[in-house]
Amino acid sequence: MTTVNTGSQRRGRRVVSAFAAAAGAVALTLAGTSAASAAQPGQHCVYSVSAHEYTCHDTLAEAKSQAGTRPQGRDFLRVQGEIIGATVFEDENYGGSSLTITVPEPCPKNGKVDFWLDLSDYWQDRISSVQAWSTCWLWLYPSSGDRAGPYKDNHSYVGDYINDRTVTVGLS
Ligand SMILES: [Ca+2]
Repeated sequence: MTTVNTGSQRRGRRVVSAFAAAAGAVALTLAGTSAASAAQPGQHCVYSVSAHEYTCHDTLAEAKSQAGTRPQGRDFLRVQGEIIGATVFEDENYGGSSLTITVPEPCPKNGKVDFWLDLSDYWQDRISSVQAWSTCWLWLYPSSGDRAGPYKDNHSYVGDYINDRTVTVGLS
């Protein structure tokens, strides 16, 4: 496999609205959303890798506070008893729809990818920024079988190589 340097490639950066530039912890209230189905445009969903279930909300703040836990600090944020491993975003600078991935335990640092998520049709070829939480590092896989990463922190842009190409997310 090829490991791609995800450093600070900013070429081709699109203009991002001031609204979308609001940090991930800020509630983004988007009009016209519905909780009726998973991963509709403008939705903020939580996916549990152990339960294989999506739960969706109108705002990222709601998604992260399902269990009454407000996003503060970086470590071991919990949603419905699980730990937040990562949040991925549709747009650069943590904008657009978000998908928060929860894991049953902090990612073991054992040199392996411990948790996998094959993205839904909606999320395929859409991820542009990511946040790694807890002890987890993110790996982004395009359909070609290469990968980009690890993303160990907040990355406001995933880089030209993998932008809008991810079909599978791994947490290690
Ligand atoms: Ca995108």
